[in-house]
Amino acid sequence: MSSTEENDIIFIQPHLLSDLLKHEQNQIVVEFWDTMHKHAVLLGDIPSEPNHGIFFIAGTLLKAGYKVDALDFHAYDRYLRYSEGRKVEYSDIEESIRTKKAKVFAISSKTVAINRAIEIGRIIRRNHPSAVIIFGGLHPTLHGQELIKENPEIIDYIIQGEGEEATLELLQHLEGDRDINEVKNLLYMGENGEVIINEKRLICDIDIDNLPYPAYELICRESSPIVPRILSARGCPHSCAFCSITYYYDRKYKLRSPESVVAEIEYMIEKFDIDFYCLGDLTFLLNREYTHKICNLIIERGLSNVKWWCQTTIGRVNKEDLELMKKAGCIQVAFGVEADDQAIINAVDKPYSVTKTEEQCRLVKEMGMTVQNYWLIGLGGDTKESIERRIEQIKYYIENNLTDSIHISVPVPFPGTPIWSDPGRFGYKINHTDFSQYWMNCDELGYGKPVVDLENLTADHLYMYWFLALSAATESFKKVVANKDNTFSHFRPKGLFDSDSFEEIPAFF
Ligand code: B12
Ligand code: SF4
Repeated sequence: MSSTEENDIIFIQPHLLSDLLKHEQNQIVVEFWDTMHKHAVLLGDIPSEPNHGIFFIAGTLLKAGYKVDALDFHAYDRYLRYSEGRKVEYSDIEESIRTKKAKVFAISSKTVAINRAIEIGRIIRRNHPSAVIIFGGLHPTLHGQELIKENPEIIDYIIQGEGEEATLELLQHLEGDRDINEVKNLLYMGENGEVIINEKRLICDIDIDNLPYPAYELICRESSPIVPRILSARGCPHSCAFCSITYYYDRKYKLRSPESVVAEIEYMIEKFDIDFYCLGDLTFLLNREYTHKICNLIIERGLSNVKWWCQTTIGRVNKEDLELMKKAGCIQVAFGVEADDQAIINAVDKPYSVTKTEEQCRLVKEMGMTVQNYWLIGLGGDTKESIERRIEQIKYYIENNLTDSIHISVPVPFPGTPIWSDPGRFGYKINHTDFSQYWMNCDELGYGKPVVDLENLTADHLYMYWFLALSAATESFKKVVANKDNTFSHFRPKGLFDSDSFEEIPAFF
């Protein structure tokens, strides 16, 4: 697209990486990731994932005939760090935005990136004073009223929750074709400074079988590597205390038809020549019969040579499921284990039995697939002793080949989570609301000191234990890396590019 051509809408992904360059980061953290990468290739929840939500909405708008573009400052930041050893600066972002023309600029943000999103909004306002600026995604959905009241000069509209149909309706409103009251999921300031919240569209009212496919071509162009997230469901029926999704989807859950899911997989394979995708549901395998239908359809349509990943909770898989999943191309199952202590798991309303954890991981490994585990340090009720036990358990899982890759997080009271609205009930005190410090510490994007104290442990203690857990896990990974028989054979999907393949990415701007 030439820079002078006007778009109807440009979606913007703020930069996500920590302010620290790799060599400035804590070496315990750097060594942990470097060592684990020698053992296993991370297949899901990886730093190179694009913001899928943007491409989902873009698919709907393109189908409706709008001119749409996307600017991914996270991808650009990663590129600059690898190619020039420097971070993206707001001056780079301004340079890019200055040359773009659009009626609407649409910024997506998670909680930890919200200050950057606001700063990018300020740049847009300065350079394109007459453009409409909308915000959407997790944080604007769950903290919308406060956000718009604090930034009325930057944000014109917030779209809360699912963005496909709501953004289309908003564009129609801006063209004079729809009354503002008919734009669902909309939040904006009225003439007297009051916050107006329109009717919400529930996921049960969305025809998720017939939504257009995500327009990944906008960022990846035809030949670039991509790892699509295929969603077979929206939402999650559970309400774990530390999870943003609980209120985001109003505890609702809706499945797509297996036929539409597999048609999308087929489309992605044909269009982008992928060799890997994520079945990106929050909790895949909630419905056994449904999972079997999807796997059987994948096999019937001859698509099982393309590999995939999924995540679920402990207790959801049995041998029969795993045999079928493997036949259909699954190569890794990720489990949200969180902790090994049933009382602690019960206290955060996570519905599973810890007695099953080892058996479930072992089963996946015995079937010839790999396991990814998510652990949490600092759940309500945690003590020094319980955390020290958990670190021993993490070591046990790595050294006994029960897990191939792990994420170790700290709980964060994101707006909208039960631990945000009622921290005392879960044993937390929230220390501050500087959202730029709200890191979960689970991936290579960034980390920071936890923002909560527990009854018996301060944020300093939790931070120290998090480092201790990483350090212990690093030593365990070193042991298994040294033992060649124990090392996972590296399947490296072509979409998971690293520094060596950055030249494959076309120009960002
Ligand atoms: C894939 C993923 C990632 C990827 C890709 C992220 C990216 N490039 O944006 C990676 C691995 C990089 C990642 C990183 C992080 N993630 Co993450 N991630 C997810 C995950 C599993 C799936 C997101 C997804 O693709 N959903 C499917 C799409 C279709 O839905 P969606 O993104 O919500 O988009 C829809 C709407 O929100 C809306 N929408 C979205 N954007 C916009 C923009 C506009 C303008 C409009 C109108 C609408 C709109 O419309 C979309 C279509 O309906 C979610 C869990 C979840 N299901 O949401 C966690 C999740 C989003 N991540 C989370 C977190 C905490 C993080 C990290 C902070 C972890 C960390 N390092 O500490 C980092 C973020 C770093 C940062 N600085 O911001 C939290 C967010 C909590 C919060 N309130 O912010 C979630 C909810 C998981 C959780 N633990 O609760 N993540
Ligand atoms: S942590 Fe997982 S199972 Fe729990 S509410 Fe969130 S998505 Fe659902």
